[in-house]
Amino acid sequence: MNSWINIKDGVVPSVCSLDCPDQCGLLIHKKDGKIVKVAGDPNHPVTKGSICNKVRNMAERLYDSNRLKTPLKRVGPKGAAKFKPITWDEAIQTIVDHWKQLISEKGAESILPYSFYGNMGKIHSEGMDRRFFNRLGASQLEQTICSSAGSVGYSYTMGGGFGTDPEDMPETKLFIFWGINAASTNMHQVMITQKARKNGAKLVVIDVHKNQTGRMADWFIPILPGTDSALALGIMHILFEEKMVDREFLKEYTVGYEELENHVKSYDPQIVSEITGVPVDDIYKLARMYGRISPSMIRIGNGLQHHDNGGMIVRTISCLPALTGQWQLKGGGAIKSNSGYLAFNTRALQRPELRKKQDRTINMIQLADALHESEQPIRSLFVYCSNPAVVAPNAGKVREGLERDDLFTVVHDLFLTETAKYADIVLPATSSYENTDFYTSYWHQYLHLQEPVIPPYGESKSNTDVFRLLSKAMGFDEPELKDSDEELIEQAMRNVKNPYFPDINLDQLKKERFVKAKNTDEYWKNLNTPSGKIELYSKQMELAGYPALPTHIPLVEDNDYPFLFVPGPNHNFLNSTFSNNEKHVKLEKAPQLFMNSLDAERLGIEDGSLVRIWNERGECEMTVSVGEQVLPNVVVSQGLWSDQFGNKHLVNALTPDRVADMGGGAVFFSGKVNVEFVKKTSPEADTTN
Ligand SMILES: Nc1nc2c(c(=O)[nH]1)N[C@H]1C(S)=C(S)[C@@H](COP(=O)(O)OP(=O)(O)OC[C@H]3O[C@@H](n4cnc5c(=O)[nH]c(N)nc54)[C@H](O)[C@@H]3O)O[C@H]1N2
Ligand SMILES: Nc1nc2c(c(=O)[nH]1)N[C@H]1C(S)=C(S)[C@@H](COP(=O)(O)OP(=O)(O)OC[C@H]3O[C@@H](n4cnc5c(=O)[nH]c(N)nc54)[C@H](O)[C@@H]3O)O[C@H]1N2
Ligand code: SF4
Ligand SMILES: [Mo]
Repeated sequence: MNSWINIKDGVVPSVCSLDCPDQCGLLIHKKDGKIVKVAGDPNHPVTKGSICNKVRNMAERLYDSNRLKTPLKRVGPKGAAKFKPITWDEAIQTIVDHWKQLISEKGAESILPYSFYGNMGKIHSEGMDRRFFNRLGASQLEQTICSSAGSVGYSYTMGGGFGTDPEDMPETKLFIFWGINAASTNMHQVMITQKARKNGAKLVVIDVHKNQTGRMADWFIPILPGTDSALALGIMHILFEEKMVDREFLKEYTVGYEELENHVKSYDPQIVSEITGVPVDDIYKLARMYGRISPSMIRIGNGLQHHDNGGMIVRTISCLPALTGQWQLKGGGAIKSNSGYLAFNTRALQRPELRKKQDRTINMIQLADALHESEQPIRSLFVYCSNPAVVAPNAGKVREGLERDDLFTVVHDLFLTETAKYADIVLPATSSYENTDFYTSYWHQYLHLQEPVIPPYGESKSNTDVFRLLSKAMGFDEPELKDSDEELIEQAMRNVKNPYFPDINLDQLKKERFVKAKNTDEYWKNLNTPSGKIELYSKQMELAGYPALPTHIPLVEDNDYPFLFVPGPNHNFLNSTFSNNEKHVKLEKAPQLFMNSLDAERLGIEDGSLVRIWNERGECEMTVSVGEQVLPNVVVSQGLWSDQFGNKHLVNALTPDRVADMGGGAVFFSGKVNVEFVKKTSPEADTTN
């Protein structure tokens, strides 16, 4: 490997490891062997040297005095955050002793790994860990919390994570940001769009919240949560009715357009307006814009699909570009995720064959239930790259589960997260800047290599090192559990059965640092759907018990409370990451609840006052921001706040842990709540955003 670690002063290349579509190329400035500045790499073809504020402050996070330096052992009650430092030997031995006993008494399925993408590096987030837990025979985690409903929905239409190349988007003339807060969550999408707007392109934003993204649009369309499929079907209705469809494209490259044409007759704009809250005239205006402006590109966000009907919503919207033949045009089409182009050899990386039998699977969004399950209880939880006490739905119940005395919890993280506070053993993790790994973006089409820039902080260890240590201590002898980081990367990039995966080996990647997927221009002519075409009518869906044609399905009735509650992420945190960093918290000021003025007036709630938000699952407190940023009967918050103000800001105490229509996905935004006035807050409480 290149020895950036040994460079004391200078600038070395890197890549952002956070769960963010942009996956920026970085340049790390070092002084006296330490990182003093994190900047964008101007040579990166997509991110071009600009990065977000979060990562510009990364050096502070890396050297934060609260970073974990040694393993810890709990010495107080669970949740009280009382620990004492121990050695790695003691930590590993304690874990292994516990697990050996559990395996002999209860079976390995009593152990549950819980992880997500706190680090997007492949070998650390889904490499050696998978090998280890496969060999152990632990319960398997279905990783559904982020985008699985939408991904499945999109795949029914398009056969996988294949969409428009951001590098073609300078050609785009109409951008529709649909359920994405791109100004915060995909900043380079915004930069590309702003540049195209200088050449006359238009930006339409469809969202339930007029946030920073909506405010920059040429046209903001407010919509009621969970109704977007109806709007898309209304647009289709008008496109067919007013002959704005590309019949030649439909005939050649899609399945079922005649059935679709017939089907969307029932989505009369009047009916659609009643469902969505979008005025009839606006539905016509939008459909005509979409029918007449080319190339057009729909950026399908994640917000849309955190609903009971989220899979179907994305499935439906993803049919739109085919109607006007957008896929043929450079800069036309849609993108939900582009991860399909860089799909690598996961089998070689994860070694599913190390698992002797099909062990039970647990959906990660149902952790609350899983921790309360009595028939075959989970007796040990190993958490890494995730902070479920804050990010999981029904988080109050998750925390109750974490308090169980008979649950042995290990948390591997860089910080003492809210989840770690409940752990029996805490292990200090290296940051990605201390690791070797490869990264594949799910928005642009580049694969990146990360090589260590600085040595491990304190006694911290990387995920791969921890799982190698655990394997050894368990007495597992398989050579796969001893492979080095470089070997893991090489195996993942070899024998890849994906025509778009770049022809590259590790040595070349070390020189080039990033490389693009290949020949992706005409992917839409040969899709991974059963027909190979764009499936407007999907037999596959019919067999799986869904309507074969895109359909509006209303949200599940959550409870009798009056407000739909949409608690999204915010600008200065990344999920719960950075919520423990003073600078980022200051930038966000305080958690706010956006409420329509009609609702506020009715309830006698003044702008800026403190409100209580509650339902049968839990409660929360926030400062209210009254205005027209949300429609009546909808309330929105931003940010997954840490417990530093007590746990009164735990939005996930309120969110449902039902499973979405597809992919076992999360329905964070389909919960209902009530809101009441608590007290007036001091005048300095700032509620602007
Ligand atoms: N700064 C920052 N960047 C991030 C993250 C972060 O926490 N902070 N998180 C990262 C991760 S893991 C992800 S998955 C992405 C998520 O980023 P996005 O894809 O932007 O998803 P969200 O922010 O969850 O929601 C996007 C928008 O959907 C809206 N929305 C909610 N329900 C509906 C609906 O029914 N219809 C419509 N039309 N809109 C709706 C919300 O108001 C919100 O503005 O961002 C990544 N990037
Ligand atoms: N209410 C509500 N809840 C949500 C969402 C929402 O929009 N609203 N969004 C959901 C979505 S889309 C997502 S993706 C999830 C995200 O939820 P999580 O995946 O839990 O994301 P983070 O909160 O960022 O926590 C990641 C943790 O990983 C740690 N970490 C980073 N790198 C490493 C490493 O190399 N090794 C180890 N061991 N640890 C590391 C970080 O320090 C951090 O504590 O949250 C979901 N929860
Ligand atoms: S969080 Fe996203 S925008 Fe910020 S540096 Fe990382 S990849 Fe780039
Ligand atoms: Mo996510």
